[in-house]
Amino acid sequence: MPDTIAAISTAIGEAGIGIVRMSGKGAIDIGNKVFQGNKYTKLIEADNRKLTYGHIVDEKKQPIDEVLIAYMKKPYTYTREDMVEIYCHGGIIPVRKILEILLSNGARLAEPGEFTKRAFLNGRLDLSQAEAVIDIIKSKTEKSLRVSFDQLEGVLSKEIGEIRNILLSMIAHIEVSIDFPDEDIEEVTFEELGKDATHVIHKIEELLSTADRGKVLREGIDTVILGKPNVGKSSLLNAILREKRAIVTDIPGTTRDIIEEYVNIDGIPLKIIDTAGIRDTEDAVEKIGVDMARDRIDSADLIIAIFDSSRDITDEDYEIISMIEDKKSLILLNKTDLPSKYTIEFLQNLVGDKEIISTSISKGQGIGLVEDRIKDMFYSGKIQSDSSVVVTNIRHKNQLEKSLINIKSAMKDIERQVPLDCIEVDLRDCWENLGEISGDTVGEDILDKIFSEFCIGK
Ligand SMILES: Nc1nc2c(ncn2[C@@H]2O[C@H](COP(=O)(O)OP(=O)(O)OP(=O)(O)O)[C@@H](O)[C@H]2O)c(=O)[nH]1
Ligand SMILES: [Mg+2]
Repeated sequence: MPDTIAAISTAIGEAGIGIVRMSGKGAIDIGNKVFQGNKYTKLIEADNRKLTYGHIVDEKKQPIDEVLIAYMKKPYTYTREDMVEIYCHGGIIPVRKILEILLSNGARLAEPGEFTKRAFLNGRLDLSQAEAVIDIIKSKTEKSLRVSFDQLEGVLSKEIGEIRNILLSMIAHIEVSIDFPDEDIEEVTFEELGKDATHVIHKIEELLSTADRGKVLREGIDTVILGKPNVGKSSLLNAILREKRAIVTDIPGTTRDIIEEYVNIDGIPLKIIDTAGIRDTEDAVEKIGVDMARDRIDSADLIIAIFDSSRDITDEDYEIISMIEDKKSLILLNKTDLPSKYTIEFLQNLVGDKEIISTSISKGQGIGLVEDRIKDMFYSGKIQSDSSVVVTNIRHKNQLEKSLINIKSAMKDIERQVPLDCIEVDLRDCWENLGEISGDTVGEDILDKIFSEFCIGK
């Protein structure tokens, strides 16, 4: 990667400042060409890593914008390459124009995540730390920021490194025993191998036990509000968001589109989705909305199904009960302020052991309870604020699961006392699968996929 990359690193829009940055061999040369300072004519005359005042000029030496600029010489930079950062006015046009000038002077537009990819390839970060960078940028609550930051600081890398070291020492002992059987070296015993393998299994299982919690923190709980028309779905969305986000009327079929919002419930990000009321309808637009609601059920982590106690149970209600049969769900019996047509016990009989909460959403009753139950369902009340390792990334979880299979298979062979080289195969697989988390043993295709999820300029 000899070329010099450039990108706008701040969000596009109107703002006080915008940052354009470059990384690579030619970064400082290009900086020299486009910069015109009051004190220095060339960027390189200024001090390394210090901000310098001046202007970015075009090919006719016409000033484009007033800027502060800094160059940073490798290796003490984010990418471990020479870097230049330009702080200009944060409007759409100034940042674009400056980027354009950098490109016309020989830089290439950076791909999404390419700065961080270079940081990884040049050994500044391991892969799990690089992934933490995007998680920090995308974090939705302070708690998710916390676990991502810990990951960037290397808590997961350290844990994975420790497990891989145990595996490596097991492999080394086996190799010595195989390669130098006649020499006076103490042979590895099955008992020792068994002890180490048990330790590895325990450590991997411990990491995996955090993965559900981690996924919730990273991605939020995908929650779909479901019910027939007019039961109070949009009212619930508004109540949880504490704002009038969705239209609420007494006309059945008010909501036709999918409405998605994020809300923070005590540090847990909840992605909450209001849907069109489920019913058979001739209205073409409403029909699309109803189909979209059905589609969301599969991918949801949680369904909040609402029933209206002031009206009789209908076929639509029965359909909803069958739709959520196998899903994690919370059931609300709403409008309990009105005279009821059926009891909570009647509904309980229909939904089996799913939990029902009585609510009167328009009167604000039961909302706190709903939020508490969601928290309990996904977090069992134990949110750690210390720096205990949490696996947040599905890729990491998959690798841990693969390595657990490897080490368990090795354990079986150790117990059966099979030849050492057979055991070694599984240990090596385990070591490599864990190595994909830190990026020690990872293919180009996986790297491309990971960094394509980044934003440009990071
Ligand atoms: N009495 C009473 N009315 C409620 C309650 N909750 C909601 N409503 C009313 O019920 C009507 C329908 O509420 P919405 O929130 O629009 O219902 P919805 O399920 O989103 O309806 P669609 O979008 O048509 O599917 C509105 O007039 C609300 O004010 C409640 O607990 N008690
Ligand atoms: Mg609605």
